[in-house]
Amino acid sequence: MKINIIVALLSVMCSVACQRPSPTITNNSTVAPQRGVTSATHRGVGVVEAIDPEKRTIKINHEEIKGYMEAMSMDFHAREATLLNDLKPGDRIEFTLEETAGIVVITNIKKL
Ligand SMILES: [Cu+2]
Repeated sequence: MKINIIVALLSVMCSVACQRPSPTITNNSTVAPQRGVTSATHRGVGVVEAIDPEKRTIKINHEEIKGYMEAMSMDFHAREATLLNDLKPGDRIEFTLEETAGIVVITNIKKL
C-alpha cells in the first residue's frame, strides 16, 4: 500500500511536469495490459540517480523523450525487479517505457 502511494505521488509529480493525465495504479505487483486498451512505448536515454530494489523503482535523470516528455529527473516503476540488477547511480542507460491506460512502466534497460 505504501509503495502504491509513493509511486502514485511520483507519477503525479511527473504527470504535472509532463502535463499528462494522472495515472492510477491499482496493483503493486503487476501492471497487466487491459483488454482493448492500447499501449504506447517510448525510448529514453538518461543517467541513473538512485535505485530502490524493494519498491522496484529507479530514478533517472533523462533527456528529452521526443513527443512525450521534456528532460527531467524522475522515478520510474520497473516491470520486473531483475531489470534493476547490475545498475548503479551514475550509469548511463537507454530504457524503454510502456504506457498502458496512463500507467507507465520500464520494460527494458540497456547500459550505454
Ligand atoms: Cu519524465
